[in-house]
Amino acid sequence: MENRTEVAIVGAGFAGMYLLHRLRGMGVQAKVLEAGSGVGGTWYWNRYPGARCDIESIQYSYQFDDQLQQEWEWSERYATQPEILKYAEHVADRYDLRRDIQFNTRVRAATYDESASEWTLQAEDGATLTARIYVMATGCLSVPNKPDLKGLSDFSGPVYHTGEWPHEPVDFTGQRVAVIGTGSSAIQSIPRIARQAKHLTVFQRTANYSIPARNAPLDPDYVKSIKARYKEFRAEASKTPPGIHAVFNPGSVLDASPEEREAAYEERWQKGGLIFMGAFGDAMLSHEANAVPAEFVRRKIHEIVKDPEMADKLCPKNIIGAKRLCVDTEYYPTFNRDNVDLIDIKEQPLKEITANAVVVEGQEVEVDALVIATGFDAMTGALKNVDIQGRGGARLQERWADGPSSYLGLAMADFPNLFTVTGPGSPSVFTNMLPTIEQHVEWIADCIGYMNARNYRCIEATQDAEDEWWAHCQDVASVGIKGTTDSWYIGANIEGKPRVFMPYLGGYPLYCQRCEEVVAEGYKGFAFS
Ligand code: NA7
Repeated sequence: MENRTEVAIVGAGFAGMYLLHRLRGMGVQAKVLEAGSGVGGTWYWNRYPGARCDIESIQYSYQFDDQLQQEWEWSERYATQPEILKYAEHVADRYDLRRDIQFNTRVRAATYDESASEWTLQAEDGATLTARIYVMATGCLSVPNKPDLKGLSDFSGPVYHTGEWPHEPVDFTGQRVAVIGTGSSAIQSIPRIARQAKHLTVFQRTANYSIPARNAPLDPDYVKSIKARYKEFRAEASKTPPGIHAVFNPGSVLDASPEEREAAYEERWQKGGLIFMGAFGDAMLSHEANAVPAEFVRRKIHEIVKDPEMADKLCPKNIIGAKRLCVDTEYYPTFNRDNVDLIDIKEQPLKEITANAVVVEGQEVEVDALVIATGFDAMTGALKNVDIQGRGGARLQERWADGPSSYLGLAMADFPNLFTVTGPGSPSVFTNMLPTIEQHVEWIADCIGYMNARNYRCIEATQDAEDEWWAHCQDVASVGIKGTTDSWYIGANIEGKPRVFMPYLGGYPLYCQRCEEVVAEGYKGFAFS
């Protein structure tokens, strides 16, 4: 690789692509290193059947170029992975991004040279890239969690991880398939696999709440009405806590009558999607309030799934909304099919995998193919996968041994000139990722512009600012009941991972306000040199 640039960006997903474009527009030289062979990040890797975004397509897109958002046509309410990938590729073509993206290049180490105030990134193949500024645009859910399942390597059939799905079509026709896991990826793929496979056995560790997507082709008149006021529509979205355009009722579910509760949740169940939880403002504030939507969904599961024993198993016992809510098409009805079985591995622990079977307590299930839908080493996985060594020998992997911390999810003390897009401490996964990515990218690009205008070579978050922001993140997370359930938000899905609440729960508007204040006060909490 050509081994010097001004800004080295890791990752050619939506964050890396936009940052490259933005910096070019400022006349700043930048280069992107990407592990995959194409752009799109999450949407490049997650090609499993049924993969879709759970944010409506009209909102899950860039807004930095009005012409782009006016011209692009989404076909469905929720876009499929192939359509989002096509969009990412279109963006790469439209802004001629590929000439500054080096594909098939996985960065393994990054070392800061204090005397030269620059970073050198080292790729898996030994190639290096030196840059003054280094940006990790590596996403929140990009390192697959591959649990150490006993005997997995003995399995003689194909093994697929949803987060690393093959690029060529996978055909399960005539096969007996096992899906391990029941998170979003499993819930989206199970109905599709069930329709194709001879038999499907789902191995569930924790039942999840899922709301019907009610996906449908987009009505051209609706699209026209949004596009006529896209800017205002986006501005309205940015005022809501998740940065999503929807109606959020601030009222209390506990103050509502049983009829009002029922009507509100029924209306949202019929509309479909994540906004189900927006029916009342306090559902995540107390167990008592949370029990109302939780019980509503459990009742729906029992109405949909004919076998009461199966329905019982599918009913989540934990609170609703603490884990990421799932959005599905035909998930619960799939369990009415004759060719689908469900095994609760808390009741019947998974013992081992043999050449042709998944063995659980008291049962051996013969299968031809395995689908591992066990999620990701979220939020910190991609950042810790690179051996990042900052000032004075500070190592991110050691610094975060007991859990991460960051200033605004953007920067860390002792790691000068390193920015993270949607790092821990950013509202990231609690928001519509696309606008949040754009906000982060614009903040970082503006900051680089500010430095260049003043001939500053280095920027570094102060330890005090980082500590203060991190303490604020933890304070906010302790309000309500979101952090009371095991989830990937707190690292609970990975064995041995420290349990720390990682995303910022204070909402998109508050976060943006804080970022703007930091700038207005001369990049408060950052030191320049
Ligand atoms: P998730 O949501 O982390 O789901 C992973 C699933 O795999 C979940 O049901 C886990 O059960 C299960 N799991 C994890 N490890 C194991 C082991 N060792 N054995 C059995 N089952 C296991 O990942 P997804 O890919 O579905 O979705 C990630 C996000 O992508 C999603 O939230 C959306 O934001 C998009 P557990 O609940 O941990 O008991």
